[in-house]
Amino acid sequence: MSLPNWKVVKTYKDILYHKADGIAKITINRPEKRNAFRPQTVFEMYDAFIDAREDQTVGVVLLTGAGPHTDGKYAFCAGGDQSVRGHAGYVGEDGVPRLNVLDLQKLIRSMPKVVIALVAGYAIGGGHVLHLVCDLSIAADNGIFGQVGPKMGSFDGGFGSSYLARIVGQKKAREIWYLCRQYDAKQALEMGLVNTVVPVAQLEEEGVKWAREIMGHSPLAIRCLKSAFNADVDGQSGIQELAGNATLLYYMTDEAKEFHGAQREKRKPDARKFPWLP
Ligand code: S0N
Repeated sequence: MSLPNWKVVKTYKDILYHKADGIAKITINRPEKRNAFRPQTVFEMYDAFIDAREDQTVGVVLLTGAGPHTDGKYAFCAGGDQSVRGHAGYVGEDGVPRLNVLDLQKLIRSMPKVVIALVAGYAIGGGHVLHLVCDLSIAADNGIFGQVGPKMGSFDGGFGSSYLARIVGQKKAREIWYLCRQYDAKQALEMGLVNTVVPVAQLEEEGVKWAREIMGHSPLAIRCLKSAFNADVDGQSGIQELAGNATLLYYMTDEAKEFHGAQREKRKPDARKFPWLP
C-alpha cells in the first residue's frame, strides 16, 4: 500500500502539518524534548486541528510525533515541557502561564472527524492523555505508555483520569496513576488502551490504511456516532454535541425548509404536508 503524497499545509515552529486524500497529519516536532509540548506547540496544534475540522474534504486526522530522534529513540509526546513550567502552568514567550492543552483535548474529542493517534515510543504524562482523547490509537511495537504526575508534582483530574477509567476500568486507571509505571505496547493492547500494535516501520502505513477505510464510510453516520460515544461520557457538553447533530440533520429536511421558508416569506407553513411518524 502506498502512502499519500503528503502536501505541507502551513509551516509552524513546533509541529508539521500535512494533508492528502482527505487525511490530515499533525506531527509534534520537538525531538530534542521527546516531543513535549509548550504553549506554542499547543497553540499550533489547535490551529491545525481547527483547519482540519473546517476542511470539508478532511474526514480523518492522524496525530503523531516526529521520530526517530538522534539517539534512535521515538516519542509520541512526553507531556508538558517541564523546562517552561512556572508558578501557574506552562509559560509561553508572552510570559503568561497556561494549561492550554486542556482546550486541545476538548477540540480533539468534539470535532466531528475521526482522530487517530499513531504512537511510536513514549506517550507519557500529558502526552499519554493526548493519545487517550483520540478516537483510536495505533501503537508501534516500541510504544511505551504511562502517567507520571504523582512522581513529578502534577496530575490530570479531567479526561486523563476519568476517561482513562472508562477505557481501562477503575482499578487499572488507579494503578496507572498511583504507581506511575510504564507499560509496553502489548500491555496497552491487553488493557484496551490501544486498538492495535504494528511494527514501528509500518505505523504510518497502518494509520493511513485505517483512515482510508473510514474515508469510504458515511460522514454523517460517523459524525453522529462520535457524538453518541461522547454523550455517554461528557455530560451536558456531550449531549449538546449529539443534539447539535440532530439540529443539523433537521435543517436538511423538507419539513424544516418549509417552516423556515414560510417565516421568511411571511406565509402560513403547510404543516399538514409532514407526517407525525410513529
Ligand atoms: C519520556 C522519558 C521517559 C524518555 O526518557 P529517555 O528516553 O531516557 O530520554 P531523556 O534523556 O529523559 O530525554 C531526552 C531529552 O528530552 C527532554 N525531555 C523529555 N521529556 C521532557 C519534558 N516533558 N519536558 C521537557 N523536556 C523533556 C529531556 O530533558 C532530555 O533533554 P536533555 O538531554 O537536554 O536533558 C523521559 O524523558 C521523561 O520521563 N520525561 C519527562 C516526562 C514528564 O515528566 N512529563 C510531564 C508530565 N506532566 C504533564 O505532561 C502535565 C500535562 C499538563 O499540561 C496538564 C494537563 C491537565 C492537567 C494538569 C496538567 C499538569 O500540568 O500537570
